[in-house]
Amino acid sequence: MTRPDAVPDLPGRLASWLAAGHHGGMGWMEERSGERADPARLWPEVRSIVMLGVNAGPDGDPLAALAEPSRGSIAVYARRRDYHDVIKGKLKELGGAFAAKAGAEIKVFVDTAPVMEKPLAAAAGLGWQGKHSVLLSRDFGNWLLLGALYTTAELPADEPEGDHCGRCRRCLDACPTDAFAGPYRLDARRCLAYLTIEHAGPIPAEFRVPMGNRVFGCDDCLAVCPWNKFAAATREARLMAREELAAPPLAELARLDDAAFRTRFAGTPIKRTGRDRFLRNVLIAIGNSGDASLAGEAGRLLEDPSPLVRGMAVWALARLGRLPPAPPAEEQDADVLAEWALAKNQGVQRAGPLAGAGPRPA
Ligand code: B12
Ligand code: SF4
Ligand code: SF4
Repeated sequence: MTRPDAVPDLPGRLASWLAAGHHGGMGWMEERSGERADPARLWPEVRSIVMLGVNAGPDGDPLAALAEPSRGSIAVYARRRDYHDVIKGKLKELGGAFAAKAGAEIKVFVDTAPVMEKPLAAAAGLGWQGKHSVLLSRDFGNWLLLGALYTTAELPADEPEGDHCGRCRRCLDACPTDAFAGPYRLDARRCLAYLTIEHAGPIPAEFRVPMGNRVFGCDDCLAVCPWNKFAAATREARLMAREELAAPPLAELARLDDAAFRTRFAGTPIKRTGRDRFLRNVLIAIGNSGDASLAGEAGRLLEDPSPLVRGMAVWALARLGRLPPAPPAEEQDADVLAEWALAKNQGVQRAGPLAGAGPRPA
């Protein structure tokens, strides 16, 4: 439990992150930044904040799929039902009982409103923000997912947890794209979680090889944290991993049309990204796979209705050394033609097995 004004330097920290452009295309981080950095601006009646963490720990090596280049690697949090639904349900249950007993008003949020969940959770004593910026707990490592309950009740505040990162910098060194501008400061524009999930257009060329086979999100900086030795697999039945999402074959993913995509990922965080962006990621993974048997899948997608998908099919084929000599006559899209020109004029480095797929040694 914490107070709405427990972290007075939040507005300044958020402002400096936004001013540096570290939010990339996430315009929604900017839109209500005043309310995001100050709970009392979001809800003037709020007097206390209860922060909840749900253990979503994986039940095996979270990076195992990176060693299987013909399969896709999906971030741990997305291999299961959408946590927003699960945690919101729990918060509503808890909040309803609390409101009735305390005669207070409540509002619950799981990334559904401008709320800075990590610093509030740290202020409430759930853990501290590690150098990777994620909330880290001595009991659960960095696998807690967070939710917030704002209330008009006056509650006793807990003590914040101290920083226990010390001189460690494993997370910073493990990042495949050098996304940290410094300890505690993430430049989302370089982060594979941002690029594969939030970013709408083609993935900038410099990040395609380091992406390896990550088709949705990235766990590298989380997985290497030594505090995970105290973590345990989730016991929340609704957050158990779905077996078919652990490392799905790229060939299967490349065949998803819109309807099949929605059916396959119903109820998971992946669905929100949409089929075209997901296929964009799958094609980059195909290019990086070094698996020539996947060239047929990429070749078929040169005729996909989505220019985003067609453009990445060009890159994938070039990287596999299987790009046809010229674009199809009917190809008119400027972005797709630019991918053709790039592949033909500058060339795309051919993929060897596992090229760029793994985390850098810590
Ligand atoms: C935007 C966002 C993203 C963006 C940007 C991430 C980021 N670090 O900001 C992207 C798309 C990249 C992203 C990625 C991921 N995300 Co995200 N994301 C969010 C979201 C919506 C907002 C985060 C935010 O406010 N960022 C703004 C920056 C300015 O705030 P900050 O990160 O706290 O930065 C602080 C530091 O810079 C600090 N600071 C600056 N200088 C200094 C100096 C010192 C000494 C100190 C101590 C601090 C400090 O001040 C800032 C304010 O506290 C939250 C949900 C929410 N509503 O809070 C989820 C959330 C943070 N994401 C989450 C998850 C799980 C992930 C991923 C692991 C998903 C994945 N596997 O792919 C990755 C992790 C990548 C990473 N290393 O951060 C969880 C994290 C749970 C936890 N235990 O903390 C959250 C809380 C969602 C949830 N409800 O559980 N995410
Ligand atoms: S999620 Fe991946 S790309 Fe993003 S900061 Fe962490 S290691 Fe780097
Ligand atoms: S890997 Fe090291 S520096 Fe990074 S969050 Fe964990 S303890 Fe902190």
